[in-house]
Amino acid sequence: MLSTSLFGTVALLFGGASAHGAVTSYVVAGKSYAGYQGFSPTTTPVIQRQWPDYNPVLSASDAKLRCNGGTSAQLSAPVQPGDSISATWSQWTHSQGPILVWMYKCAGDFASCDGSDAGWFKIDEAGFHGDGKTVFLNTETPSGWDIAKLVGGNKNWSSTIPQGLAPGNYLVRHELIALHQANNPQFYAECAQLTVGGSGTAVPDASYKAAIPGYCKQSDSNIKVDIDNHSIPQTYVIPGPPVFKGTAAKKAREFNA
Ligand SMILES: *[C@@H]1O[C@H](CO)[C@@H](O)[C@H](O)[C@H]1NC(C)=O
Ligand SMILES: CC(=O)N[C@H]1CO[C@H](CO)[C@@H](O)[C@@H]1O
Ligand SMILES: [Cu+2]
Repeated sequence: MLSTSLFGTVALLFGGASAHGAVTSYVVAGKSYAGYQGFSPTTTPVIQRQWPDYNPVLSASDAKLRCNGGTSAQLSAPVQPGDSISATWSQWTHSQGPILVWMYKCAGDFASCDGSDAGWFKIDEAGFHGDGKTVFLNTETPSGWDIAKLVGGNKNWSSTIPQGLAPGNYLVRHELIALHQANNPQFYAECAQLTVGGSGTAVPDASYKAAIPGYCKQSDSNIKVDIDNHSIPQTYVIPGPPVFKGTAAKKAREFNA
């Protein structure tokens, strides 16, 4: 399934037999931003950190888990707390697993921001909606997982920048964990650069933060999932810390009084 030769990766992209995926564009606060579209670097500056290939990261401890190998981008997208950010995957075929959207506040400029400490926090997540009848399907058909919404259709996932988030330079990281191969999780994550404006003061405390890699272990029951075995509990706890929602502006309350 993994191709290392150039021929293999090209076949993978255009042959479509073994379709993986990556974030290929964004809409941030209503403005569209192109990302990388495959293996050739774009000549146009983008907000996305360049990823080298569509192939999944297969180990929870691989450094490539952080941004799929991407280390820098020339641009950043301005955004305000409460604005929407949407990522698009030009192709995606796996219907089982969670969606996680993370941010990381850079200490300074983007060029020296590598996201290498435990400063990552989730702003959004989606998992499995068990109804007692829907089981962890081992087929590539629509399922009780929200990730299935990315299969077919527009392949977009929209999230909200936390209310009141303190301004600064941030990385945003969209992660899909595909669980369709029993006990062989596949991690897909790409990063982009956001400049958060405004005068918010909301900062996630340590209970919301984690390192990437580090937020999960390969042996965790929500990472290594025996998905074909329908006698395991058909419930799913999304990995990582709780989602940070920021703080609603105090002004809204004052008007209520
Ligand atoms: C399926 O899961 C159950 C519960 O964990 C376990 O007892 C059983 O051995 C598993 N079956 C297979 C084929 O692995
Ligand atoms: C809001 C958003 O991101 N919309 C995009 C969804 O994906 C399609 C392409 O599949 C884009 O054209 C939209 O801009
Ligand atoms: Cu794949």
